[in-house]
Amino acid sequence: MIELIFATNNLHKLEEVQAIVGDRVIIKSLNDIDCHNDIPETGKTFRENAQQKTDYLVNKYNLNCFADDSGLEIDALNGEPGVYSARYSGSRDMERNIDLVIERMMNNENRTARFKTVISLHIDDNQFFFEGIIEGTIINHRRGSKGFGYDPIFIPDGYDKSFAEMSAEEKNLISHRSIAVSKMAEYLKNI
Ligand code: ITT
Repeated sequence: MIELIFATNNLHKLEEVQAIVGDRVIIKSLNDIDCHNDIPETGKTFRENAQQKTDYLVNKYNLNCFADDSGLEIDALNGEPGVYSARYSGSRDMERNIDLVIERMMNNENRTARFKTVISLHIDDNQFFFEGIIEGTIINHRRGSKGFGYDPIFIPDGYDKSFAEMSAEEKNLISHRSIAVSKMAEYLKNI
């Protein structure tokens, strides 16, 4: 058995990850260790942010842990919203964030984009990173009502549905997060 703290209070994410890594890994949340602080995420890359979160937990609690950071990178917007995905419009209101993307993409023919996740894993004083990427295109109006975040305006390559038109199971089979988590699960299987 391996016990890992996941630097999130998002129980939905925790369940998603637990399902992928299986029973041999017990995942606990920040709540489980009574950590209620807002862990800083001030890095310029997903990797820096993910590591910042695990460094925080290692320094404060000295526990084996992992953290993820994700976002949407749009080529025509020079990689924006990127690490600012959660607050692109200056607020956490996803309606406003999506409106801003649609507005900035209005006259752009280049629609290519990707969702990216980087996981930082700190285990027994070793540091690892796992990355998951899914390529796709940005559409200029919302489609679908499932999922979260920028799902309604992202169509993964090879599909004609937006992420928000897919069931959770369908999205989780191909998503950036599940790719990164599966890589971490593969590593954990062998230790
Ligand atoms: P934490 O508390 O765990 O950090 P978060 O909401 O900041 O939660 P992420 O760092 O994973 O979550 O993602 C940052 C933003 O990127 C998120 O708020 C969404 O707007 C967007 N995003 C990430 N993954 C997404 C996905 O699968 N579908 C749509 N949008 C996503």
